[in-house]
Amino acid sequence: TVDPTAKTPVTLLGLGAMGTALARTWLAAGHPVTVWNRTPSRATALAADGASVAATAAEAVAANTLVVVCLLDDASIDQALAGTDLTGRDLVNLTTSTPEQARARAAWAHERGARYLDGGIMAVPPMIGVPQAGGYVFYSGSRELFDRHRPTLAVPVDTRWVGEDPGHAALHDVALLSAMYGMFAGAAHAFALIRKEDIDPTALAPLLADWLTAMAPAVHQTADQLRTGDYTTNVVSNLAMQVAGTPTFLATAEQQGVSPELLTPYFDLMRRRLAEGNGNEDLTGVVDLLLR
Ligand code: FVH
Repeated sequence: TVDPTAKTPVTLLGLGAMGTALARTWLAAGHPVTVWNRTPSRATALAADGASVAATAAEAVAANTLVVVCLLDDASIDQALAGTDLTGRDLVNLTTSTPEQARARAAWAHERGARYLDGGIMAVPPMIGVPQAGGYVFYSGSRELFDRHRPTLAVPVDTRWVGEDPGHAALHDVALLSAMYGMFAGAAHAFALIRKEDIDPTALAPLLADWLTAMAPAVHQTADQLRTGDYTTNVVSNLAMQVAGTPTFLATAEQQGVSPELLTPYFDLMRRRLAEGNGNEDLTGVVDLLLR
């Protein structure tokens, strides 16, 4: 007889900061967990918490159908799983990858008789097992596999399905993180501007956070314009006005002794779009200029 309350056993390969956090939450929720790590000492604390520690990756893979991989990068998966029999396994890869790597990894897994799901983690280790922290994982690949394992995968952190293309979880992951780096770049420039003044950075920080939060919904308008193809602005901040303002930003940087190198690439694109006769648009046209 099958116990309907039994928790799905999980094999986890990789006990770095993220893998360890994942393992802890599955163990705490009552899932039997088998772990393997290249450096065995990283498994010691988890063994004390009830994890079974496999001596080899092959042994760990053989232990359970659901095999979650959370290693440093795509190359480490080849090194960890070389020669391992994956027949009949449900491989869930949470290692950060490019979309092409994820698609190749899906084909690689299928050739070895495994089902495949790719994941892009939108969380840092302290957010794992803390639902209110707002983290989640993008998943793409086999929908059937996602549905089957979703209750288990959702234990450490929420899940978001983004399609059958195994590359799309990685693509969403990298897209969001790229936008995050743009935000960090802007914040770095802002802090640099005040750095030599008698302004407390901790006083600027809440102002920055509020302003970035207020501006963030503009992405919905960008998306709507990309969908319709009509980039004409319906607000008062058209491209011509914004380009006219760029010398003020560059002069302020100069006066504050700050390199404009984080701003100028974006300003150059704005100017190019204006030079093409699009002064009545929002900033959406910059997206098209980026496409090679
Ligand atoms: N930590 C974070 O903030 C981010 C949040 C978003 C998602 N990333 C990605 O998660 C993957 C794992 O990240 P991590 O934080 O666990 O990384 P590390 O703590 O550096 O642990 C790396 C593990 O990978 C093992 N490893 C490295 N190379 C190999 C190899 N050639 N063969 C087998 N295993 C390998 C390493 O083993 P060891 O050094 O302990 O022996 C760790 O278990 C990653 O894709 C992030 O981008 C995390």
